[in-house]
Amino acid sequence: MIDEQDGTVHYDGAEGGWGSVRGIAETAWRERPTPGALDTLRRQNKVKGFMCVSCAWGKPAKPHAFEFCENGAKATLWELTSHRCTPEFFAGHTVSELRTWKDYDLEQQGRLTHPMRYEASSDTYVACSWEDAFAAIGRELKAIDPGSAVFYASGRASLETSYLYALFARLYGHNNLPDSSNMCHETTSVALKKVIGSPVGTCVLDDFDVCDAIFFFGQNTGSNSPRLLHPLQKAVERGAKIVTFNPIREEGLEEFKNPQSPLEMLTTKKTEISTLYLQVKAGGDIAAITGLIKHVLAAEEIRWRDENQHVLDVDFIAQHTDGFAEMKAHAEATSWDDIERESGLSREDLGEAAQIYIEAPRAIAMFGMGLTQHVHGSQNIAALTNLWLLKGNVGREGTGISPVRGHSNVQGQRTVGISEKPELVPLDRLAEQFGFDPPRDEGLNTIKACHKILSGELKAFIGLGGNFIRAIPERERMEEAWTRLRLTVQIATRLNRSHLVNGEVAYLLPCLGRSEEDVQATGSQAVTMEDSISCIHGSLGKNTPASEHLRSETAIVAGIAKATLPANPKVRWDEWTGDYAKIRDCIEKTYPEQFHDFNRRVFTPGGFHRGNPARGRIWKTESGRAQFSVPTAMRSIGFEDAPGRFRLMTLRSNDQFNTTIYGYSDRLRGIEGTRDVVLMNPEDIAEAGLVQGQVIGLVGDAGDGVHREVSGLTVTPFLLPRGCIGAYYPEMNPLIPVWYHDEQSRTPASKGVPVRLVANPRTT
Ligand SMILES: Nc1nc2c(c(=O)[nH]1)N[C@H]1C(S)=C(S)[C@@H](COP(=O)(O)OP(=O)(O)OC[C@H]3O[C@@H](n4cnc5c(=O)[nH]c(N)nc54)[C@H](O)[C@@H]3O)O[C@H]1N2
Ligand SMILES: Nc1nc2c(c(=O)[nH]1)N[C@H]1C(S)=C(S)[C@@H](COP(=O)(O)OP(=O)(O)OC[C@H]3O[C@@H](n4cnc5c(=O)[nH]c(N)nc54)[C@H](O)[C@@H]3O)O[C@H]1N2
Ligand SMILES: [Mo]
Repeated sequence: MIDEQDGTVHYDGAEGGWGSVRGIAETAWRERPTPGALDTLRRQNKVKGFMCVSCAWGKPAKPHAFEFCENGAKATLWELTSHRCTPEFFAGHTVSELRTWKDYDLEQQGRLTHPMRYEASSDTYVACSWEDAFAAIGRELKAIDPGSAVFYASGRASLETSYLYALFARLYGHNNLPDSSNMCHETTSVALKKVIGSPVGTCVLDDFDVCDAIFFFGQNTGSNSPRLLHPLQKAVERGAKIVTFNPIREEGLEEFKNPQSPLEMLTTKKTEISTLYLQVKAGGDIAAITGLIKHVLAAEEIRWRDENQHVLDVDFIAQHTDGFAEMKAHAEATSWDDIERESGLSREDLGEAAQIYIEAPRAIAMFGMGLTQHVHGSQNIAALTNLWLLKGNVGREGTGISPVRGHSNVQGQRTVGISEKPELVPLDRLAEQFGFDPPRDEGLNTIKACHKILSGELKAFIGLGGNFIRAIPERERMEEAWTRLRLTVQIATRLNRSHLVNGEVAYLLPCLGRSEEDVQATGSQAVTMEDSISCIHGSLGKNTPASEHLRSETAIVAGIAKATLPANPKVRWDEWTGDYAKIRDCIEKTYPEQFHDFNRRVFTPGGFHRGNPARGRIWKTESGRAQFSVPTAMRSIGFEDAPGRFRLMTLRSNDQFNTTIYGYSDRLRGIEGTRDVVLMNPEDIAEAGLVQGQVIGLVGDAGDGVHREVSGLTVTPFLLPRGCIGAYYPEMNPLIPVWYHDEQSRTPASKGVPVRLVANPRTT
């Protein structure tokens, strides 16, 4: 695990393989899942099965025998734990005491079993009835200006629940519907909409069967969407080439051992995934992509001169795009010195990557948080689109731009109306369907909501899942301001920190998990979600609920809404709760193009594709064409380099799902037993006068005069570009200023945070 020569930590097996089987077994041991869990895993991501609660990657029409990965299995076992967090537990611990617990220990208490109300006199949560909870929440909401309430969603709840949640917000009177997407792929939604007119990816699974090259930018497939390794492995075996740009050599994108292939498990066989792996600097992608574009433009010139042939798709550029000449002039005018300095990559290495792109008739671009979570994140995506448009690699079989989304229904929640942007929602149709006048002004996204909480203007927060206080930036100030809220309501499955930083009136409402049977007036209900490739899937939970007191997310949203809103004959909360097919009818009515025959198509193998104009080369942009653009910055971070200043990337381990820490084994990076580490290049360690194993702190260096600090981090040598350091999310969130975000979408810039190293206060 530790390299004898350079002392860096690394993982010495392929991703997948026995390590992933061990990972699942360890989670199973910890969670002691309820009977039926194995059967649930067998049904995972299959038609009429249940759709994984982990990542949003597409589900094939012909699934594998076990269509789940290590982390999908962990997520299911986490939901089906036999541990219970009961009223007796809460009676034994004050909220102040629980606030001192580690996040891991809170979630380890297991599933919440009863609706709970915060009692200030005893500083504890006490059990209450659903009816009392709904009535009290309704009373509170009725007493305040709707504009001072926020309804957050964390990307997991079904299309049915999400549609009702957004409808409830609008009937109540606001568009304050931030979503985890605001911290995640909102950059993608904003940037792609501008340049190709569609906010989501253009690929479907079949494209992966025929593409010739796949370029990965800042996405850690092995940890965060391991099922995607299967199509990648197949593509590599067919001879497709994979090129990766990532400051860290992430194991899954280097090589893969298929845990579902007996041959690979029993032999040393593994698939080399990346043909070329370039360790770009954090924030260096605009420069790297500009370098690729320069190479492609130079190759065009030579091929045209020597062979009278084109490298570029000149017909596509002429017919379908706008802004080519300006983009070309900019790339040509950018010097190689600038590109090499800003990307940290050599002209030759970029040439090798460009050659793969030039030679590939069909190429797919994929990306994740490494592009989106930067101050110029939108420009990262626009630059990538420039490169992809050059060869007409959008809207053609085997090509496309494919962001890899996070939460299992985060894309779908936006599709059915969870959006703070009224222009993205068919408000006129909603007005007609439900006989009301929807609010038309822009609502609060995550960052704007944070500002309003800080300024004390916000009165109520409802969380449909998630762990807002842990996921957002600026933790210390936010936690302090949070307690000034009048009302906090958290709809959740397991206890987390956000439940303990509560408002004056606070409710904790436990819901069914997706793997559990959801029985309503008309029987067992199915729910639906949308994956990363815009396919909609039905999901049926079969497991016995963790407690008889749980309600479905749909029923909880309807319960609060009914208690808050005046009666309206067109708004039928009880009927909808009794039969989710009726909610799907409403969704179909609001979005007829995408959801026609919704109920009939719920269980289409592989899901049904809801359509994407850019895939058909219809560009819903301002110009009506696909848009080349000129970057205004060469680096996507929002500050200048300075001596002693580092670019901090906040990372996920292989043993967590966002703020849920499954355990302390980031086996793909060879980091075991702790998350309190800072990963550094060995030369940076030496230059800073530090030694491996030393415990230090990080302080924010954003220059706004606010002191931000995290201490107790062990210096760990790691193969990273100079000047870039890595440490774990969510522990590092106190270091991120609330104002430090993508310029266009306001997605927090969690992958390029300015910090300095300091001696650890605890040891000095
Ligand atoms: N097991 C598991 N699965 C998950 C999640 C989880 O926490 N655990 N979270 C889910 C969610 S909500 C999401 S959004 C996705 C997140 O999945 P990803 O998009 O993979 O997000 P991260 O792991 O945060 O970081 C991605 C990669 O970006 C690289 N990177 C950092 N900075 C840069 C840069 O400037 N340029 C480039 N090119 N690369 C950079 C990092 O080294 C890292 O490998 O995963 C989803 N799936
Ligand atoms: N520094 C830094 N910050 C980041 C990121 C980063 O890379 N770096 N990533 C950002 C990203 S991409 C995202 S998406 C956000 C994530 O932010 P969130 O989506 O808010 O956080 P999660 O950790 O996914 O939420 C976990 C909680 O959801 C609840 N839960 C789980 N399953 C269910 C369910 O079925 N129903 C309900 N109602 N509740 C459930 C449980 O109580 C659990 O504790 O964090 C963002 N913050
Ligand atoms: Mo995410």
